[in-house]
Amino acid sequence: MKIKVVESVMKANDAVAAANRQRLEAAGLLAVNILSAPGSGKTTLLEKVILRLSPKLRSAVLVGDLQTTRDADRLGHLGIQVVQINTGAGCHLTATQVAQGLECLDLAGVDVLFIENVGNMVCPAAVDLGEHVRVAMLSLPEGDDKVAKYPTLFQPADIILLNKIDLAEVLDFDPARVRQDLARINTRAPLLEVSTRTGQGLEAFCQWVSERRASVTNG
Ligand SMILES: Nc1nc2c(ncn2[C@@H]2O[C@H](COP(=O)(O)OP(=O)(O)OP(=O)(O)O)[C@@H](O)[C@H]2O)c(=O)[nH]1
Ligand SMILES: [Mg+2]
Repeated sequence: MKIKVVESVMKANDAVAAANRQRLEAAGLLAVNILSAPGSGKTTLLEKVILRLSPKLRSAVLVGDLQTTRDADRLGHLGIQVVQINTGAGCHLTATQVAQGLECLDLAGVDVLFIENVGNMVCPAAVDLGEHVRVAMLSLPEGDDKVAKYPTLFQPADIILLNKIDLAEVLDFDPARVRQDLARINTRAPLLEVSTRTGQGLEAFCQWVSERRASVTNG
């Protein structure tokens, strides 16, 4: 009997990711994978952006955390479908976990699927979930050296959000340094200065999401 060998864990993940992408496209959805360090503002961004996108674009969320349903509880108040995926000790979501999450969602009537990845600047970047676009977020308290130190997070991003820009006056953070570092690794992705607290930049981000969703449905 011929023994079948899965060549690598990543190859297996990529096959599931491709199936996820196909399934989402067939349902007319844009899938947005959001990656950043813990606490940089992913859930708060979703709380604000999903309301702004509604009712024109209807959202659902898959949210990854090691433990608890705290983020799903916050997002559930928006009256949308939310699935919390607990990874246990896992530092990132996998395509299989996303496939399982999709089983729990009614995709009819959903235009945008946001995937909030586990807060981590390294591991999630290496794993395709079947998303169409990637959002990399950096918040000011993390420091203006992080693009250079964690390039794998920012290099494949389709848009980069510089969050908590409302704290610029109290933090010694130089946005020009971030732009210089990005110019070396990713000139394709726009950089948006945002604040989920004041609302700065959120309209521009919503516009970007709307345009990307239109490009998926228009082929
Ligand atoms: N000042 C300020 N605080 C913010 C902003 N966005 C988020 N926060 C705060 O940052 C903290 C963390 O926000 P979350 O949205 O929970 O962060 P997260 O990235 O989802 O965190 P994890 O899910 O644990 O990775 C909260 O206290 C937010 O109120 C912002 O634009 N400005
Ligand atoms: Mg969160």
